[in-house]
Amino acid sequence: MEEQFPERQAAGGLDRVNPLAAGVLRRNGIKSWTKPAPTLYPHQWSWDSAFIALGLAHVDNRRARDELESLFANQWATGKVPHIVFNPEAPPKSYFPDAERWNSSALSADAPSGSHTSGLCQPPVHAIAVRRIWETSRGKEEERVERARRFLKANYPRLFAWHRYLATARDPEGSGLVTIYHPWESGTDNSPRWDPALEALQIGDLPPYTRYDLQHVTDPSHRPSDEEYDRYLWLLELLKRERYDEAEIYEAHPFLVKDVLSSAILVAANEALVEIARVVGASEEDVALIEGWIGRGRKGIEEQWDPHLKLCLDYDLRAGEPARVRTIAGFAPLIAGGLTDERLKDVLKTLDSPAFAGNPKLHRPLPPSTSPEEEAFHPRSYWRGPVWPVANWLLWWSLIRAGEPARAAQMRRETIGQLTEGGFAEYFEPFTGEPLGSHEQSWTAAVALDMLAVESRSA
Ligand code: 2M8
Repeated sequence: MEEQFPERQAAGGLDRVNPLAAGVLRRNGIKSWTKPAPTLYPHQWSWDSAFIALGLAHVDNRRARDELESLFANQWATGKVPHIVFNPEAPPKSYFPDAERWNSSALSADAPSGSHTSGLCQPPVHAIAVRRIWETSRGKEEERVERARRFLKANYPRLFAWHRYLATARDPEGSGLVTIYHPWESGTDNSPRWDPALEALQIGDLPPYTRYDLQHVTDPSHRPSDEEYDRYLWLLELLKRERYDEAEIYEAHPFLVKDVLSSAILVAANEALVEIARVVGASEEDVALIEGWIGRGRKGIEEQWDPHLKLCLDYDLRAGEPARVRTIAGFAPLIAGGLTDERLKDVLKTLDSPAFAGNPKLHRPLPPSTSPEEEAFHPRSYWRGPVWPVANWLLWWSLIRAGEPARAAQMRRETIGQLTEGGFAEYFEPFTGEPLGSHEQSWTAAVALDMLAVESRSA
């Protein structure tokens, strides 16, 4: 493989993965936080930071804490953790849409006033990372345990407010499922999950814009298309018209989708939050509320189960129907946990089938982001087909929690094997293993650190 892609720096032997991964995070580090990638993503991204903190917890606890502290310092008054915190020192014309285009602090009194953020959010991995910071400190010298405890105490209210926001403003129906207003909120931007809702949009008068992302990749087909960008930018304009007001958005916005992946991550993060609540001595009312969110979330996810596809489907509130497409988001029940034996069997069957990790053409048995059996599948285009190490992490971790250590061990071995061949790329071509997108992606390095550090039996 190294010969096939000589321009890439492969991660070398297994024993070299750890220091090389730590090196990626060090190089992408800026003051108290870490860029997702050296040039493509020059600002702080929400769920990237959570994964980064999860990996950093094993190599530099202080940086792990700082990473989340600096993100949470930009939390909105509503509890929303913004999907991007803009870096005022990023080179001009390096990322679009920029702070000016979002204009959130001018438009919304809920936005932080001392910084610039986007007006969206991303999947809530943060409590899972905070718990990892606690786990990696426990049993160490008293001073370190105390520091971790203080960190948990200081951040518990922020995490609680964040989850409450998702359980209320983003779920006025009380369905247990998180509503997203934009594909960017899902983190799986151009996944065919969003095609029907995006296609239904009537694009109006869109202010002109220039994309800067394409200058950072070798081939534009790795990134979302211009047609998709027009739709992303149009949705942004509509959110600005509503001044990012949740109630107004719910009333008028054309893109309102129940995202099963974000909802499942919220369930797993709520499990972490219960543990954090216990450590910091939170009230029983809080714990009962969080446990209620867990139960409601699992029920909502189960209701989205498609018995024919044997996967979970997102639900488009505007169209009043699910999006029938097989993507890794369909494994939501596995991530949410608490499955019946029957449901676990179904999910594993789908995971092992030719629709995903059992596809005979795959370079490695790792699940493509979109099933190769789907018409919308594209092996090089971002979330429409490539294998994402960060998604592998979610499934690996969920398999351990589901009591499937052998499958988890295989997922870990293959993921680390992929990085050993191709380096810490953002995503990989599923049939050839070619590294695609950014070549030094922080969360790829971070999940490798976590996978290497955590015994498959105890994640
Ligand atoms: C990608 O999303 C951003 C927009 O938020 C982009 O394409 O410019 C996604 O992969 C997202 O999940 C990720 O958080 C972000 C930074 O890595 O990049």
